Amino acid sequence: NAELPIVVNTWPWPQATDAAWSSLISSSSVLDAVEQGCTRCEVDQCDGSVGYGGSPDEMGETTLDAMIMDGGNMNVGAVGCLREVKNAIGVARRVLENTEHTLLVGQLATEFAKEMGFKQESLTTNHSQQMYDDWKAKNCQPNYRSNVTPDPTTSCGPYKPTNQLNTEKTKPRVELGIDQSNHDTIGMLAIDMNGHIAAGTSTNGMTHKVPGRVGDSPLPGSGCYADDLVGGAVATGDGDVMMRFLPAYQAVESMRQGASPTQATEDALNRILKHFPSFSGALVAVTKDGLVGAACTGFSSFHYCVRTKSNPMTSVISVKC
Ligand code: SD4
Repeated sequence: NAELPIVVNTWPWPQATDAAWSSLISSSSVLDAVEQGCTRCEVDQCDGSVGYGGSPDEMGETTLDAMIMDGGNMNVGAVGCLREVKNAIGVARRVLENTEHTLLVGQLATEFAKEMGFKQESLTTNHSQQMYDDWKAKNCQPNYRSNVTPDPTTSCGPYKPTNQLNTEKTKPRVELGIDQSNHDTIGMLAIDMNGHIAAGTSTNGMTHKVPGRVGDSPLPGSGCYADDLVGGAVATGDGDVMMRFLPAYQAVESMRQGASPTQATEDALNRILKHFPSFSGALVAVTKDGLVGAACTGFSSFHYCVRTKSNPMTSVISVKC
């Protein structure tokens, strides 16, 4: 049932939905709501896949991707591969508010964040260090370099990053361990009483990624998209594949043509599945009037959260994939 205002987010993280909802009700700013909601997950390290201390890369470092988009004026602020700053969505908001740019990356995004008053600190925790050490001890080969075939018969020596050329992409991506337990991005949509919409994402990306890797989450139209004239969409899943199809943009454009949110998200995933049948991902879309739909593939199920006035609590909706 369509209703405004509304807050929606990927995965069963009602604490993030509630943080966004309180902010929306008190400030009536959809950008504040999305920033507060995603920040809540960064602080809580939702499922270990948002915020600091998760998804260490091949060198053991956690880096963050985040984006925030204003569907009224189509302004976007984003950070990719952000190092040593915990509040990635906060930095993305500053990119939106304080620059003419859209996306800042890596160490230089950290320098910008420091100028904006954010603290520089390590994103490594005992947990992420342990993940990295366990992986190094068990794996002879890096995960995301596709011409490297792990040899299960050899004992793993000290880990060394490879500089071999990446000439083919043959490994089924599902073998890379992308599943709902270890790769969850928060994607959030907030719409106020007047139909003004904002979208945002925050994630620490893929575990054991090649250092420097940026996923779909900070890319407009890929991780999320919002347009007050239509609605918005957010994505989670295998970002290296998803970013090639701009699925959030695709879903919004299908809704512009009259598709329901459910049809629009299914269609956007089907376009990817044609090329990558074992791909894992999910999309949630909302029309400007507050009608919600979702689709998923590759996970056994997918959950998302919805908060409106008619429900005293955030609802967690389950979708079978
Ligand atoms: C990424 N899309 O960096 C993110 C990861 C994710 O559910 O969403 N997992 O590729």
